Order: sequence, then structure tokens, then C-alpha cells
Amino acid sequence: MPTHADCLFCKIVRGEVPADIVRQGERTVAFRDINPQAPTHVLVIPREHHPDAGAAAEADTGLLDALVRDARAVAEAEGIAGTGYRLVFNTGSGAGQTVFHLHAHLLGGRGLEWPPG
Ligand code: DGP
Repeated sequence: MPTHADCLFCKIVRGEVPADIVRQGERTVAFRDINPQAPTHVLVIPREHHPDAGAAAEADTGLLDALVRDARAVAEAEGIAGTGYRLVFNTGSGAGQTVFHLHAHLLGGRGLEWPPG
């Protein structure tokens, strides 16, 4: 699936919108969330456009593996892999998804409560 001209995260992948990029993977890009909810709050996204995790899983069986693997690499680089981190896929507007390009929120660096809000 190609990138989309008007998609904000596709623009970050293409370098058209600036972002604090922490990792460039073969299939993913990871950058700091503009509105961080934890000391480490990184978005890990596929280079290709998929609207959400379910759609990506349907279209490309290996992509979520790469996303989770690369998220773990970011967690290790951030020094939070040992203490623990959370990966969140908000899916659908009712769940808080505002950008419809698949992204995993990688959150850590503080205690995280359950259930989330
Ligand atoms: P969600 O609500 O799950 O769709 O998460 C979208 C996240 O994207 C939200 O936490 C804020 C972040 N975000 C929105 N616009 C930008 C941007 O231009 N740059 C960066 N770095 N993050 C953004």
C-alpha cells in the first residue's frame, strides 16, 4: 500500500513534516509524540499507509511483527525495556484514534495504571 498525499504520518515518513525521529527501521519509523503522556512516549508507525492495526494485519501479515519488534528496540534504546512499557493501538474514534495511519503508542518511564482512561 503506498503512502497517502494528505496523511499527516505519511508526510512525516516522507520528511515533509518535521518530527523528533528516534528510529528509522526498514519498515517502520519511530518519533516522539507531540503531546507526551509519559516520560517516554514514542509513536511507532509503518512506512506504508494502513488506517489501523486490524487493516494492516489483513493486508500484510508480517507488518505488525516488525512494528512490535521495532517498538521493543526503541524501548531498549530508551532504557525502559527492563522496567516495562505499554504498547497501545487506539482503534476507531470512540477509542481515541485521531490519526488514521496505524501507530503504536509506546509509553513508559513511569508507573502505568490499569485500566486506562
Ligand atoms: P491517536 O489519538 O491514538 O490517534 O494518537 C495520535 C497521536 O499523534 C497523538 O498522541 C498526538 C500525536 N500527534 C498528532 N499530530 C502530531 C504531529 O504533528 N507530530 C507528532 N510528533 N505527533 C503528533
